[in-house]
Formats: sequence, structure tokens, C-alpha cells
Amino acid sequence: MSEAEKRSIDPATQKVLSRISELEATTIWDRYEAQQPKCVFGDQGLCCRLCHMGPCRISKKASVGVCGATADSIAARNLARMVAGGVAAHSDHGRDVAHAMLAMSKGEAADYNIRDPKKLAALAREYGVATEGKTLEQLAQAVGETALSEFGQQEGELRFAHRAPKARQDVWRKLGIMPRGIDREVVELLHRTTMGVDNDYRSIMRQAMRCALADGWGGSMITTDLQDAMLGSPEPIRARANLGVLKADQVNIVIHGHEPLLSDMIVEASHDPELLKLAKENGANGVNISGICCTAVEILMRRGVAAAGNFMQQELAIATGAVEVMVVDVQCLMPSLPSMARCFHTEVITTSPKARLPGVKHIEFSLEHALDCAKEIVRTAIENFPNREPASVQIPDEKMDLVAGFTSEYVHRLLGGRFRPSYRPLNDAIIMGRIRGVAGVVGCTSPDVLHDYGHVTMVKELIKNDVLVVQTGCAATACAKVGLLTPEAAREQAGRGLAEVCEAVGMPPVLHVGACVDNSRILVSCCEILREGGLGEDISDLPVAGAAPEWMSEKAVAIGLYVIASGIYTVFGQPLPVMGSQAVADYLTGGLAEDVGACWAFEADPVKAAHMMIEHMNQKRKALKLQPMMYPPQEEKVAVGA
Ligand code: SF4
Ligand code: MSK
Repeated sequence: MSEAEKRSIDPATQKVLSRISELEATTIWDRYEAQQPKCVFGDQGLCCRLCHMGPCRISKKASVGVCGATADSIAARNLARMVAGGVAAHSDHGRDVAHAMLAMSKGEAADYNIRDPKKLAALAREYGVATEGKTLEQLAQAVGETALSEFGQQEGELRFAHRAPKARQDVWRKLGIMPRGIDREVVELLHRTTMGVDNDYRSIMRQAMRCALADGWGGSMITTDLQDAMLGSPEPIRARANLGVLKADQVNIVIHGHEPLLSDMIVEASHDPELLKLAKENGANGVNISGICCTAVEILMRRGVAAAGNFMQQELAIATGAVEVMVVDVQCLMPSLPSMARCFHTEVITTSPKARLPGVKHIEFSLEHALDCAKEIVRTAIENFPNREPASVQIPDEKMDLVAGFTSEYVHRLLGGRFRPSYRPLNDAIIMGRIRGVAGVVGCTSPDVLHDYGHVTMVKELIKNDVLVVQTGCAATACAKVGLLTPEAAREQAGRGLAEVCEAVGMPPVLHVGACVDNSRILVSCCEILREGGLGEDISDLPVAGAAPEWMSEKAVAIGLYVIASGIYTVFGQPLPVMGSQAVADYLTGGLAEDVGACWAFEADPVKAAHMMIEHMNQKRKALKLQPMMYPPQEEKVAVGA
């Protein structure tokens, strides 16, 4: 096995990695190795540096910190602060979208409009705004203002939390974790976990849940819904994924980060006749846009723009030698990008006032001049094309077809028809035993594990066992690259029951529902399934499970916790950094179930993890007295993309 094969199962990644080994550049894998062995104290959550009496490390020699903090409170505080970081990231994204909607409604963001008026009207009604006789701008203003007020709200309950079934809302109220205001929950969690405040790990974890819920049913849900109204609600769309989407004869612009407001404009600008003429004059046959991470997913879902790769592939895209500009906004950007870019002609461009990289060109995005800013970026890329060294271009061939764009609203229509949208066929398929349950396999990629292996192996095992899979973010890109996001994958890889359902409506067995913030769509779908009837009263009754086999980000921890606090059992591939406290580890993997009806599990083997999820679904099916599965598990089928 080559070094590259030990790092990734993706042939495109392996090819570029082999090439990089000949360059004077490091990748995330090299730097990961340089950091080994991991600091045991940090890895187990036993290092505290909250005040300058420390840093304190819990060991046999010192069982408490200088202030007397125990392993339990230190591990819980550290984890809680990861949650606060993740919630802040998702929610700040949501705040910017709400600001954009408001600016648009006042004529201060003329390049934007409302592409899904129905969704805007539905949001307005949900927010208690009278819609009759109102212009779209008036509705957008009311929705934008109400959404923004959710961030600073001090008392009461987040509006979208009322989308949850009553039984779940009762759980949250009883436990005192119903989120009040988004910023308030983040601030309170940071306050509680500063030196000398909350030292009861259960109490800390409960506020962490409240904060996480303010993400899932607050910040992230606001992001998803307002983006849909402004940029258009996704519908199934064909696209391609992997580094092979880069084009040797065109100007390549790779968009990377999380926020689609600018990337949507860049796609627009890439069609500008004057810029296309300029591209020709510079010797290029066009302008090719592709993406990395969740910005990629946002424009993939809405515009069919290709995904060049997931998190671990960001440096590799540059290392093809074919990228004129990598434009970044916020989140999951490796600070190493400029170093890799210096080996080639690639220009890295930062665009957010919140995310700068030293020594890198900055073209600041503003709502007022969004399209102009996008055009400047496209022009910069075009003018950089002649600097490309054709001899150093090595684009791997690998690119795979996929279908993305399955929102909860679209699945409603897909299953029930345009005139009678309904989740009934899905509920019936679960009740009758054609589909065992639904799994959300989401999250990052990480050098901690073999790249893409966890996602692909787990998802194949799940669909083989008649589990419908929904995906977001980098997990979805991993599975897209091996063809699991195509309708054909149902016939070739899914169990017989799941294949029958997918083939009847022409959908893949693995549904791409969006970016990391769009995990909120999964929550909404669970509510819709419950509302349809026959599968219990609470989300924790459903035969559903979550997983993040290759997680690495604070945001993944926040997502995991809000999914669990919503009642969904969740398996992470690597343990959370709390294992130095038996009490916290036991609470997260067991005690939480008494509080919220679901808990975490950690399992590195994706096949074993898949079977833990399957077993969980079987238990839920039994409790609901559903029919036995219609067909026995399938033998191996021909691999898609093989
Ligand atoms: Fe040490 Fe306590 Fe300060 Fe943490 S808060 S660094 S445990 S003294
Ligand atoms: S981009 S948060 S690596 S999924 Fe959303 Fe991917 Fe994880 Fe970033």
C-alpha cells in the first residue's frame, strides 16, 4: 500500500498526494503526523487553561487543578466551549443572512432579490406577520427583523423551536433547556464555563444542550430558511464531484468556505459576457467555477456547480496547478492555503472581514456591491490565467455524477405528488418494513482517519440494510465521489426494500440535503414524518439515527449535541475529548438518554457503527410495534463507480 493509499481511499486524492510528495509543500496529513503523538491531556479533555493560575493538567500526581476543579468539570467545560464555538459559527452565518435579507428589503443590496416568494410568505406567516397586501420587500423586512431579533432575544423561546413536536418541547421545558435567544445561550455557556462558575458537569452539559439547540432550531434553521427564500429553495439537480471537475482549458475559480451570498454572485459574474470575452483574450475557453466544503454545497444545491472536493482536499485542489483563484469566506479554511498557493500561480483571496490570511489578497465582500466584488474576483482569476504553467498542471480524471437538492419540502412533493404533497409513502414504507429507518450521516473529513473511508463504508452498509440515508456537508461530498448519490445506486447498492421505494420515485438511496447548516432540514423532516402519523409522538420514538464518522470541527460537536438533544441517537467515529472523565463520558454515552431520550456512542469501525445504528432502529421499530422487515439483508452487490 502506498503512502497516499494509507491516507485516502479516493483515487483523485491519492494521485495529487503522490504529486505533492515531489514538491516543497506539506499537506494536512504531513502536519498531522508532525503533531503525533497527540497530547494525552488535551485529547482526554484534562487540560485546563481558563485562568493564569494554570494551565492545569489532571494526572495521578494532581487530581484537581489549582482552583480545585476536578477532571469532570474540566472535561465538561472544555467540551461545552467547543459547543459554544460551533454554535457561534453557524449562528453568525445566520445573522449575516438575516442582515442581507433586511438590507435587500431596504434597497441596500440591489444585487439580491427573493427567488422563493412562497417560502418567504410561509416564513412570514410562521413569524405571525400578516401577508395580505404586502410587497415582497415588506415581507422580507418583517422576516429579516424577526429573525435578527432571535439572536438578541433575552426571554421566551426561540420561534423555530416550536416546530418540534409538543412532546419534545415538553422535554426541553422540563429540563430547562428550551433555548431563549441565540446569543444569550452562547454567552451564558461561556460565562458558566469561565473560572469559578459552574462546576457540575451535568449542569454544564445541560446549558451546552440549550446552546446547541439554539443552533439547530435557531441559528442554523434561520440560515437555511432565509437563504432558501433569498437564493432559492434547492430542487433535485445534477452535478459532479471530485477534483476532475477542474478544467485544463478554462480559468478555474474554486470557492471555499460556508456562506453562499458571495459565491452565488461569483457564479452570476462567471456568465458575464464581458468577462467571458476577457477570458478568451487571455487564452482560456471559459470560466469554470467549483467549490470546496460547504460553500460548494450551497451553490451545488442551488445552481448545480461542481464540488471539487471536501475539507481534506482544499490544498489538493491548488496542487493540481490548475487553479487561478481560490476564494474563501469563513470556516474550515486551512491557514496553510497560501503556502500551497506559493508553489503554483494560484491567488488565494479572502473576502470576509472576519477571516483574513496574512500576506493574502483581500477583496472585501459587501452587500451593497456584491456583484461588483464578484466581478473583480472573476477578473483577477482571468488575468492570472496566463501565469499558469501548463507543464505543472495535473488534474486527476476522477469526477462522478450526482443528484443533490433534496429539501424536506421537496421530499414532501416527491413522495406525495405536487397536488397532494405528503410524507405518507415514506411513513408507510417504514411501517411496512420496506425501509428500516433513516440515518443522517454528516460531518467533516479529518486526518485522524482514512479519508472518506468512514463515510463511504458506513453509508454502503446502511443502504444495504434498507436504511435511507440523508447527508450534508463534506460527508455528502465523500459519498458523491463514489456514485452513491445517483438513482442508479439504489438498484446497485441498496437493499431490496429501499431499492423498490427509490426506484418507484427515481431518487437516490442517499439524499443530499445541503451544507452543515442544513442539518436543520433533517430536524424538520423528522417533524414532518411524525406529523404524518403512525411512528410515535416524539422524535426519540422514530427509527432514526445520526452519525459523523470523520468529525473534526467544533461545529460537528454542536450539531451532534443538538441532534441528540432533539432525541436522535448519534455515533461519532472518534470519541469526544472527554474520556479522561469517566463521569462525563458515561453521561454523554448513557445518562443523556434519561434526560433527552438519546445519547452519543463512539465507534471507529464504520461497519460496526452502522450496525449500532441499525440495532437502534430495530429497537425503535419494536417499540412502535412496526411490521418485520419485508426482505432479508442483501448480499454484496456490484459496487457503484467501480
Ligand atoms: Fe487551573 Fe482552575 Fe485556572 Fe483551570 S480554572 S487553569 S483548573 S486554576
Ligand atoms: S465544511 S464543518 S469540514 S462538514 Fe461544513 Fe466540512 Fe465539517 Fe467544515
